[in-house]
Amino acid sequence: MPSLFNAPARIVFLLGFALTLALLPCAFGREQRVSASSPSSNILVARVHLRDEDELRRFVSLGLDLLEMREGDDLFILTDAKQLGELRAQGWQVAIDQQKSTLASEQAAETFSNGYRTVTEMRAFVDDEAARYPNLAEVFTYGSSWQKIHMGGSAGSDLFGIRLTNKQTQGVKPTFFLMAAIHARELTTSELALRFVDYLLSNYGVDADVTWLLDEHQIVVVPVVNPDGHRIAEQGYYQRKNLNTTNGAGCANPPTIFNQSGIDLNRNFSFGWGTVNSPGEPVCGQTYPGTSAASEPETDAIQNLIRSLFPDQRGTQRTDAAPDNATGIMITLHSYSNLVLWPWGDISSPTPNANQLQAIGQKFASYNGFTPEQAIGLYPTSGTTDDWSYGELGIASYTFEVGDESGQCSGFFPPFSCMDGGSGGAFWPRNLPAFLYAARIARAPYQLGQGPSPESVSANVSDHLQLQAQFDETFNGGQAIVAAEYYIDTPPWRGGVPIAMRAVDGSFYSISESAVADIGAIPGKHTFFLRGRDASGNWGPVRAIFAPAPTN
Ligand code: 0X9
Ligand code: ZN
Repeated sequence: MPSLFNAPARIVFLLGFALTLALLPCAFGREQRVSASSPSSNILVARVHLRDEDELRRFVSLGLDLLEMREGDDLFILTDAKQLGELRAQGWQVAIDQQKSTLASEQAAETFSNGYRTVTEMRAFVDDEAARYPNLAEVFTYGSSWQKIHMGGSAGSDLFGIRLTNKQTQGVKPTFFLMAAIHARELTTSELALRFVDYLLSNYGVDADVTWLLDEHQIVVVPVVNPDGHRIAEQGYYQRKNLNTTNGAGCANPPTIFNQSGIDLNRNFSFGWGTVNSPGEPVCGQTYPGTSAASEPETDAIQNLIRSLFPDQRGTQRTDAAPDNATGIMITLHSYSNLVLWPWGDISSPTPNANQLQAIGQKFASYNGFTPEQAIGLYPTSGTTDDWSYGELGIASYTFEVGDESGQCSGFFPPFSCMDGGSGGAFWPRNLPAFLYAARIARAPYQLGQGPSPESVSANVSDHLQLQAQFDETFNGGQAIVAAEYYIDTPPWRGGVPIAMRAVDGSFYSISESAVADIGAIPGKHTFFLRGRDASGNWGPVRAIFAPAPTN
């Protein structure tokens, strides 16, 4: 059997896709437009039982529409009755999940927008923000989409992002890079990225943490990595890949959930490319990785952008660790299934920075409530963004899969209200603390992620000023917190002078500690930076607060 699955053309034939996908795709490709007028009631969610690693790999390489869910040895796919029959005929153990199918159909019947921004609106939004905050924000372009390069006229888009930092403060600035919608249909991800931009800009000078983050770090956000695909998703189609039609000219048009032209950009990156997801996969499938590594302009351009943001800090061997003081962190936002993932995604051995990556991943998960795990724990993938950014450059790299596996706020096109609330929703308030944590540890994530994190800071002013902070190390190595200190106006990395804080309960000994400092009269308004240290000597990230002078 394995040899049959290794022959790409035969996969298509064996699965019975020959007619619908390879020969007459346009004629037979069902229009799966997701709009109120054309409910996709034929969408099914099926559970596939995979008996061993070999079956798992073969199944993953079929290029089907895998959902981000795994229950034991079962994976789930978005499919339809015809494909289901074909899979069964080939001996796969596939069962319809009725509840998930009903939900998927109901959701597909909703309209696209109600708040999700189009590519044009996203560009207008970042341009507006940069115009409003010229000292803090700058829009940049870093390449052209496939359509812009190959189709001419008004087709396609510039690839764009926004760089946030106080332009008046100098020095090499640690970077947090946030990217979204490399998979076009994952609509909530762009909205999260754009809200983070707005949160940072509108809180500069208001919130002390945001202020120091923009003074001392740079945060670079690309809200839509795959704009061509997104324009298709805007019309209500489940487009995942880019719009390169070179090889997939015969794929369904308009695209369906499992038959679409394009390259899966999250299989096209240069690290480990083509190993799990090979170019032998069906070209119209969901995970077709292209004909060569970084063949796509969107991939090539974002690799170049990321290279320009971070130094190369890792050797070329799989076993080469990035140094403890490596700088830089990135998150690529996907949907859905409430996961925080880190490399490797293509092999099951842990990375040489596994403990450090895991600590940060677990910390993220403590904020957003997702499940943290090494990416391959879900299913194997190759040529992904985070395997490349960690593998190539050594930066701490994460994938978030935003959104519930089932329920009102699951799926690719959840109601826009799920951004702020709803059962399983509240994507924005749940993820903001994780983004801020990433921004705080960007200077040296592997080190800072091993130290205690200041979870809340307060300043009480009465006859004197008192600072109080709650530190936690539960997810950061789990050692006891043994010290805390604060700095007035000048943070540690700029040569500030530390002043010790004392434990509220008398002594520092536990993984969760409250620290306090009584401060004498200092005229004027100041920024206080606070941080804690654990028993192994690891300092955690700082958190800041503005505090006025005492009133008398
Ligand atoms: O398959 C993918 O590309 C991601 N899931 S999605 O449903 N958003 O398409 C998961 C990628 C997991 N692997 C790595 N992050 N390396
Ligand atoms: Zn995705």
